[in-house]
Amino acid sequence: MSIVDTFKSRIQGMTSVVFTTHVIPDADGIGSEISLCMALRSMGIKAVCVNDEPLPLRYRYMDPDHVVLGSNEFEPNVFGPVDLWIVVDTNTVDRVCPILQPIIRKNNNVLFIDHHPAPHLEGQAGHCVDTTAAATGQLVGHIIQSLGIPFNRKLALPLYTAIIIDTSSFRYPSVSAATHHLVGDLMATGIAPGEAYNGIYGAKKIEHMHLLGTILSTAQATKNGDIAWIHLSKNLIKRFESDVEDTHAFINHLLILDNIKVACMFRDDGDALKVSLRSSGEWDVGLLARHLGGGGHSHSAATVIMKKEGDSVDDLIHKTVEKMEKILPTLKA
Ligand SMILES: [Mn+2]
Repeated sequence: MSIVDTFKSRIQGMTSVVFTTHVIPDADGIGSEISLCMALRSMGIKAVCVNDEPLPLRYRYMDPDHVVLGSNEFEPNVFGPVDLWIVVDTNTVDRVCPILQPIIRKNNNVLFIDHHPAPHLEGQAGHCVDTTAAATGQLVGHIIQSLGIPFNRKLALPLYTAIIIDTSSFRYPSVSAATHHLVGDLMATGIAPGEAYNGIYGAKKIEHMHLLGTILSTAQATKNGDIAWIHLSKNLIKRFESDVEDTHAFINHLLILDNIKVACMFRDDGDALKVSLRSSGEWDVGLLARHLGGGGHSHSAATVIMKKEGDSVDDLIHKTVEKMEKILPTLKA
């Protein structure tokens, strides 16, 4: 069954729906839940989005109707029975807000809409997972169209934002003709690229520039330039009063290096070292991430390395890059 047919059959007869996305949500998860929530409301379905935290300030332009609540603002008893939970941009309940996890598991009626690999859902029908989609926002856009709901500016801007962020402004091989056709339909509502671009990439504070400058000035690369990396320490984030979520795009600066195959960003989270991986698509960083215990797309992936007592971050980074150099020849997509 196609994604849109699956969605239509799952939504049949549902009168109340709650959306959520993964913790530390990105603009794809947020834009997707907002747009589909508003679309279902326009069909007369009671719908709301509940995230771990209230919407960060910089994303509020996508939510003029305030359909997103933080988990501390959601009152299940007031909302009443939930017919269906829709989880977007991830495909496991383990990745959503810890307060919601037991509620969703108890409810037992959950629909995932996602574009990440979902090995544990294999063989399970009834979910909207398509790993070829450039963004969850692309799947949601096609679902809304198939429901016969015309796009308006409010529905279009969050989806346009979702697609911009997940394709890093249309640079990844996941971008297809279908992506651009959908974007054309979204833009026909009158939204302008700058509304989304400036919303997510603009409105930075001067400290953000200083942090970016400091990070980039310490970028390193292997001798042949195959792998380049930056390291975001806890101290730096604190020193420049920055928000961790706002540093996601730093890694993209490495992708313009000559001969770059894999870009990495190491972020020290205290107990663990978070490793973000990007490539222009020719070298499969999803596979690289799986080698290192993580996962993701061929162009964008991540893993987490748990620190042991006495581990120095510099040593861990060094060892990880060495491992990557060994695996690299097997990653040609
Ligand atoms: Mn996504």
